[in-house]
Amino acid sequence: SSEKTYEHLLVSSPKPGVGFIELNRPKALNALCTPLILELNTALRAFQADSTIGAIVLTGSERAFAAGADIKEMKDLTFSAAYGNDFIESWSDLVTFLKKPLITAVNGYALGGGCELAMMGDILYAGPKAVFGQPEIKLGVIPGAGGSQRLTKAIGKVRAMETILTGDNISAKQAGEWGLAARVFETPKECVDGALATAEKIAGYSQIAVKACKEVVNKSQDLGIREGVEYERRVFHGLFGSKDQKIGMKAFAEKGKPEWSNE
Ligand code: CO8
Repeated sequence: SSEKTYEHLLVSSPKPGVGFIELNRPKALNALCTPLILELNTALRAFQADSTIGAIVLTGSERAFAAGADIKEMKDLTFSAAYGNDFIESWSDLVTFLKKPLITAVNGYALGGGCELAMMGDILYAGPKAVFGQPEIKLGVIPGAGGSQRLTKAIGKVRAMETILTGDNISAKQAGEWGLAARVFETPKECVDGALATAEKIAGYSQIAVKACKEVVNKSQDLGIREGVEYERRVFHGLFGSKDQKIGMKAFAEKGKPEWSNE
């Protein structure tokens, strides 16, 4: 499934269990035109369907993760075309169907839709020269692919409000301090390699348990603490019906190494 070739993406599996997608539209700093988004959906769906893949890394180039939605493609769009054709609704696909962990490794510009795409990662890693921002205000619009919601959850209301209202950028260092990035690396290569290493580690665990981890952490974004904890407990109980729970706990008791069945 990862053999397909794409116009705007490089897709590979450089480590066992790891799917790797590099945005590859260098002439436009990886601006997210519709064909690129459709390809990204296809590549992510292929990894989702591939049982040998346990985690996915998404990155751009050293210069740009993605400099936003394609402004040239959007500039003449009318309200009726945007609304009538549900412009960018396909973007929301990117997160809703993906049950496997997605790590976004951000070097260079992650602006507008690029920042929004970076924040769709379950884990976000940044290189030293990563630049985040929601500059839509400068174009006379607002974030349209979740930026106002995900940035606010990530860094808090007053910082998100300042960022979105001014259009000012957030440096890698600030992103690390504010918890937008889980880690900030010293070189762009270390950022991508770090993401691949984390993905490989995750891919080495039971896919059933990994899927449940992602599900319950994401629930915390929608549920209050009491319902969230109850939800977590139900899923926890459910895992005692999996083979991998038996395999994992038996291996511990016998001081062995678990061989996951993904069942
Ligand atoms: N769209 C289209 N083309 C772009 C974009 C973009 N977002 N960003 C850069 N490019 C193109 C440039 O036009 C240029 O092309 P050309 O060589 O043909 O002139 C090429 O990429 C290189 O860019 P620059 O020459 O500008 O490179 P610099 O290093 O001088 O500047 C910047 C880099 C600062 C990143 C600059 O390119 C820039 O400001 N880009 C736009 C950033 C921006 O405003 N992003 C937000 C876009 S709006 C958005 O994402 C709304 C999201 C709403 C929901 C999603 C809707 C799909």
